[in-house]
Formats: sequence, structure tokens, C-alpha cells
Amino acid sequence: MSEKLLVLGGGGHAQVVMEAMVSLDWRERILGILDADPDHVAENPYEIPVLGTDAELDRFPPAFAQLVNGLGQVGKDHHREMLFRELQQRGYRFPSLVHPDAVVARGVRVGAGAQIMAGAVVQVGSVVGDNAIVNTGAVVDHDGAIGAHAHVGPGAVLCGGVKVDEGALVGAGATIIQGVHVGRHAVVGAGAVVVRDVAEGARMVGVPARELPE
Ligand code: JB2
Repeated sequence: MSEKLLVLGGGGHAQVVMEAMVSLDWRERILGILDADPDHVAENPYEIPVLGTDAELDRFPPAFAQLVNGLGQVGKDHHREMLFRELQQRGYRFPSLVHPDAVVARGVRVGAGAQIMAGAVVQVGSVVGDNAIVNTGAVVDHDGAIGAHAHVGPGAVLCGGVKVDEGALVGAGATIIQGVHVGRHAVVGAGAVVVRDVAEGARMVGVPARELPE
């Protein structure tokens, strides 16, 4: 890849994203950061400049720059997903980002803009959907299916054959036993141990995990 790159967002997730990009030797290709609130973006150790808001995209058409989504995803906030969809529709491409210290088995399919962070393991037979995050140190064991825009938080462990549907969030350190299905936009709380399926939009917390009322 030779195209230039822009990072969307300059907060906590973007810092982790930029670390992965620099580890991949992409530093020379990074033009800068776009953020909704450019004056409050913290400095980064890579000296990547803040260029302004997303309005600056007018200066960088899709033929010139690819985008890397630096927005994270917390609970039921789907801004990361909306931004990805909107800018993909405008013609921008999002490269997948696999940190060189992640272990990704042969044949794993990694979607557009999907991010697999340092220390993560994605085992054989798995699929990671477009714009999904497998965050630092998370494990997706064999035959996992991580849907588009889903987020597997740091240190979460998904045993074999777990399916996480589109836009769902698995919190840090959660454990999901083999074969469980997590529905679309569901939230699994940090540290939960999930032993049965999670319905679409449900919130599951605790050990063993129980569904919170609406
Ligand atoms: O539409 C936008 C936009 N909306 C918010 N476009 C652009 N370019 N930037 C946008 N932002 C910016 O994203 C905000 O102004 C802010 O600077 C940044 C979000 O940073 P924050 O640190 O609040 O959240 P995060 O999404 O980077 O990180 C969260 O999720 C991660 C997965 C945190 O909870 C982290 O701890 C977590 N690891």
C-alpha cells in the first residue's frame, strides 16, 4: 500500500491505532489526525499533526487518502459505525490494521477497516468483519465470527465457535464459552462470564452473566 492515510479521532483509541500503524512502518504515510474537537487532542509520541475537523476531508479526496477509524466504541454509542458507513459511501477506503504482534491464523478473513491490536490472538477458521475491533490482548479462538462494527474489548476471551453479531460490544476481560451467540448491538459487561446466548440489544453482566432489565 502506498496511499496516504488519515486518522479519524484523536482520543484514547486513536492512540492505540497510531501505535499499531507506526509498528507496521506506516508512519511516513500518515498525513495527520482529524478530530471533532481538534483543540483538545493530546500530543502523541509519533508527532502526528492534528489537521482539523472532518471538514478537511474536502482537501483529501478518496483517490488521495485512505482512512483509519480512531474512534472507539463504548456501550451503546454507535458513532464509530456511523462514521465508517458515511465515509465509505463517499468512496473512502479503510485498510485493515493488524498489529505485527497480533497472532492471526492462516486463512482468517479480516474485513475492511477491521483492527486487531497488539497481543490479540485470532484462531483458525475465524472471521473479523468490517470496522470491527479485536482489542489489545483479546482472544478469539477457532471458528469465531466477529460481526461488522463489533468490538471485542481488551483481554476478552472468546472460546471456539463464538459468534458476535454486528455492532455488539464484549467488555474487557469477559469470557464467553464455546458456541455462544451474542446478538446484534448487545453489550457484555467487563469481566462477565457468558454461558448462554445473548439476545439482540441485551446487556449481560456478572458471573455467570445475567441479563439486565431494560
Ligand atoms: O465524527 C467525528 C468524531 N466524533 C468524536 N469525527 C472525528 N474525526 N472525530 C470525532 N470525535 C473525537 O473522537 C472526539 O473529539 C475525541 O477526541 C475522540 C474520542 O476520544 P475518546 O478518548 O473520548 O474515546 P475513544 O473512542 O478514543 O476511546 C474509547 O474507546 C476505546 C475503545 C475509550 O473508552 C477508550 O478507553 C477505549 N479503549
